[in-house]
Amino acid sequence: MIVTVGEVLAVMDAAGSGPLRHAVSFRLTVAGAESNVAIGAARLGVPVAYAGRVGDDEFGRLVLATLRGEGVDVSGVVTDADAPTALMVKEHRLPEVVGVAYYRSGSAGSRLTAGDLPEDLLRTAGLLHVSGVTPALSASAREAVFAATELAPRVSFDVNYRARLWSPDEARPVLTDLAARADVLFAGEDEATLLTGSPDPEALARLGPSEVVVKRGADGCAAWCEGRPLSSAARPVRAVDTVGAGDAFAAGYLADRLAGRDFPAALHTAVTVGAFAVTQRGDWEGLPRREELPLLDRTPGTVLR
Ligand code: KDG
Repeated sequence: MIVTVGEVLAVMDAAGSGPLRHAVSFRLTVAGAESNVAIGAARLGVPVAYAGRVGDDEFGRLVLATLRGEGVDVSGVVTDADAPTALMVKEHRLPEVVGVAYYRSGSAGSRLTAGDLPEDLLRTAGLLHVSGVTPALSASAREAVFAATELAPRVSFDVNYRARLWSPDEARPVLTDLAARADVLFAGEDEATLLTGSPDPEALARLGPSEVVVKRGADGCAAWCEGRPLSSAARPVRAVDTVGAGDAFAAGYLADRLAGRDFPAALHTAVTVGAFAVTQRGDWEGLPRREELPLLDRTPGTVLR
């Protein structure tokens, strides 16, 4: 089982494109780096649990209903009666250029504490997955992430640096410490450079993780797994919304590794699931079930009857 810990936000995704202030309708959904990974891995057939805090409000109920509907165990979620579920608003400024605004300061998710963690679930999990978003939310959320890494036998960490939440100088020591605790590490090229001064996965591996994957967007990925360099090309698709693609990538990689597949197979699944994510609006809605992975090999215009 994979256990993810972090904050899930309600999302208001503006329909159409143009400045947000002129939007006339919104799609209501949920997102969050860790819940995106949870849903992605669950769709690929891996048992997954999510732990965190939501508000006792309609957005919180939407988060729980969505995760339950995707088969994610939410027994470790705490409902906070004194703080709202966080909100993210998505603007499609141009049809294929997306901006996000956070309304999450003081949110229920940011009030996560180490005491909220489902200890038994974490101790028995095959893998804990956390991201660099959560430690940026508050001191107690940061403490919770570090405590979770102490409890779980194996740790996957996605650097996920968010410039809106903290400065590079604040983030670097915390993210480097978490990277050093990880067995599996994901980073974008900028994030790798933030931590080590280089986009090279081998430099990140020197921090300690045995599996390091540097996500390179349309250029695929470069990895350093158990002392071996590996890479995978991206799947060519038309990208309409890249938010969540890194989480989809991580879900694909982790699901394959947990199922016992080797590194090249896991990297191929990762770039494939990442490609599914960018072809549609929404962080996770377009993610594939395992039997849908070959759809990307079909020629455009294919009709499935
Ligand atoms: O990776 C996608 C996430 O960034 C998005 O869903 C929201 O978790 C989020 C965040 O805090 O940026």
